[in-house]
Amino acid sequence: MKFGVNAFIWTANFGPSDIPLLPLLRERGFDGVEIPVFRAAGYPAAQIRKGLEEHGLECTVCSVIPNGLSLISEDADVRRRTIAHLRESIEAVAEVGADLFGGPLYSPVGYLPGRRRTADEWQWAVEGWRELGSTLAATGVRVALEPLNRFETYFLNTAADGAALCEAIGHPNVGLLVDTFHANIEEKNIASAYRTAGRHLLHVHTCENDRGTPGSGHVEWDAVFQALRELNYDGWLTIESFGFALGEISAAASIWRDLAPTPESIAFEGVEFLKRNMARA
Ligand code: LER
Ligand code: MN
Repeated sequence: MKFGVNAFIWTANFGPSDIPLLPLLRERGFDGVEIPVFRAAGYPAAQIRKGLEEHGLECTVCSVIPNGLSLISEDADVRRRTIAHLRESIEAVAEVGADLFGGPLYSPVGYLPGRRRTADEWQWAVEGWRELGSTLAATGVRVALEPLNRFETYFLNTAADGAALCEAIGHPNVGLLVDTFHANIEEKNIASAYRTAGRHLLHVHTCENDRGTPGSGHVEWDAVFQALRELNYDGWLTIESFGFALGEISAAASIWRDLAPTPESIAFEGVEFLKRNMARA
C-alpha cells in the first residue's frame, strides 16, 4: 500500500516551482503526490520527473475532461478531438514517470444535460477507451475511471456502473478509481462499493465526507480498510482535498469554507490516521 496526497491542497496546477514542497511531503510520510496534467502541450514532464526522483517520491496523475471536449459527445469530431487529447495526456503521464492516470475521464465535471445517460453515450465511452487501449499498452499507463456524485456528473455515479463500464471496455489497463467522498453520497454502503469494484479497482481517493481530514467525519473507515484488505488491494490511498481559496480549483470542488485549521493539516493529520488504521485492519 502506498500513501499519496493530491497537490490541489497547495496549488491549482503543480509545476516546477512547486518542487520545494516535495521534501515536506516525504518527511510527513507520503510515498508520492498526485499531480494534474490538464494539457499535454508544454507540460514540463522532465523537470517534474527529475524533482520527484531527487526527493524519492513517486507520483500518480489526475485530470478532468476540459470544457468543449467529451468522449461521449454526439458530435463525432468532438469525440475524435477528445481521444487525441487523452492520447497526448497519457503520453505526458508516462513522461512524468507515472503509471496511474485517474479521474472522471469521460465528460467534463459539472456537465449535466438534465436527463439520464443514453446507450449511445455508454457505447461512445466504451469505443473511446478501446481506441486508447493501444496507447495504454504502449506506455504501460493504467487509467482509473472515477464515478462522481450526481451533482458533478450524470454519466457514472456508482462503483457498479463503473465495473460494468470496465467490463464493456475489456482492456487490462482500464479500471476504476473509487473516491470515498463520492461513494458516501451515492452508495448504500461504501465498503461494499469497493467489493463491487473488485478486480477493476486500480486507485482509491481517501476523502472524508466533507473533503476534510480523513478520520474526522462519518466515513466508516474501518469497514473500507477491511474491504481493501479482503481485495488484497496494494495500490495507492491518496488523500484528495483542495485549498480553501485556490480560485478555479476550490470552486470546481465547491469548497466554500474552511474544512480544517489549514488545508495542509488535512494531508498531514490524514496520512497519520490512514497509516495507523490501515495497519490495524
Ligand atoms: C476528482 O478526483 C474528484 O473527485 C472530483 O470531485 C473533482 O472535481
Ligand atoms: Mn476523487
